[in-house]
Amino acid sequence: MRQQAAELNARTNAELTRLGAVLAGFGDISGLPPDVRGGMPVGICVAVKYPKDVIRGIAELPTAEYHAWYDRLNEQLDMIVTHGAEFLRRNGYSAIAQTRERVGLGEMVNSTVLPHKTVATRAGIGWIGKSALLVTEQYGSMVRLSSILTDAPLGCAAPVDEPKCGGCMKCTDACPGEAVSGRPWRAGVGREEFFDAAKCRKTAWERTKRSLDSDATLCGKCIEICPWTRRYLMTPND
Ligand code: B12
Ligand code: SF4
Ligand code: SF4
Repeated sequence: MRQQAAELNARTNAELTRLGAVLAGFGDISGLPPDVRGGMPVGICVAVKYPKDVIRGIAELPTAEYHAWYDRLNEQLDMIVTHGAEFLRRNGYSAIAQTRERVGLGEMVNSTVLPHKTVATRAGIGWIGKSALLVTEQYGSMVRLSSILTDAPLGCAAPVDEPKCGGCMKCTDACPGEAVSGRPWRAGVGREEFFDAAKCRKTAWERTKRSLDSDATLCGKCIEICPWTRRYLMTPND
């Protein structure tokens, strides 16, 4: 049974990687309310990443390249989770792809039923930084995320319940909208206790208007400034 699970993990991981995921993780989400997780016990988190120069380029203001990659990576994620869910269904299991169409938000709505970041920490991919972003050891926070919910008997990773931010306050100091309080996250701490989504949205809108004359809400200074992101930006290859 354990060997079967390990084989299914490896095949699913290979499929998601083939489709372009740079990280994929399997998490036990059975502790969340059934209606939140579509009745499924396992959450698969997939991550794709921005090119390094795109993130280096947003140190001052959001750029057209960042905007283009934001759209491109979102499309890629929808494709990966759609095909990933089909792969699991072909193998006899139920699977729900959390595409934008499925979890889509109206204007000015700041919450989804089951955020990708929750699946990500359950799947051991990373922790929630003071920035409220998912931070990974490999790529810092310069990843975009999506997820699949399934009943496939996959082996699950150890969840991440504690941050690795330590005493760092870079995102708090750098956020132009004062949206990042500096209080640390731990599993069970709600977003509102340390992060102000309304301030972030307003600031990101203002910055995108100024830089690109667009009504999108782009900024990402908290991605670029994070030492875990910077550590990856220093590595030789893209
Ligand atoms: C609404 C939204 C926004 C809103 C609100 C931001 C927010 N942090 O919620 C606004 C417009 C402000 C926004 C801004 C940005 N966003 Co945004 N946003 C979303 C969206 C669509 C929904 C998020 C949501 O439901 N939030 C509700 C709250 C409650 O959850 P949460 O903040 O996501 O995370 C909490 C839970 O995951 C919880 N949690 C974690 N583990 C566990 C475990 C258990 C057991 C429990 C109970 C809870 C729990 O802890 C977190 C903090 O409280 C997601 C995509 C998605 N469908 O998930 C993208 C998403 C969060 N955004 C993303 C990004 C990149 C951005 C921006 C950089 C865009 C920009 N401006 O350039 C900024 C960064 C803001 C920031 N510092 O967080 C990425 C984050 C990637 C990453 N590495 O973390 C996401 C995942 C989109 C994607 N497809 O990749 N965003
Ligand atoms: S996206 Fe910009 S405004 Fe929002 S938290 Fe990050 S740095 Fe602050
Ligand atoms: S900048 Fe520092 S405090 Fe903010 S998320 Fe990154 S490591 Fe954590």
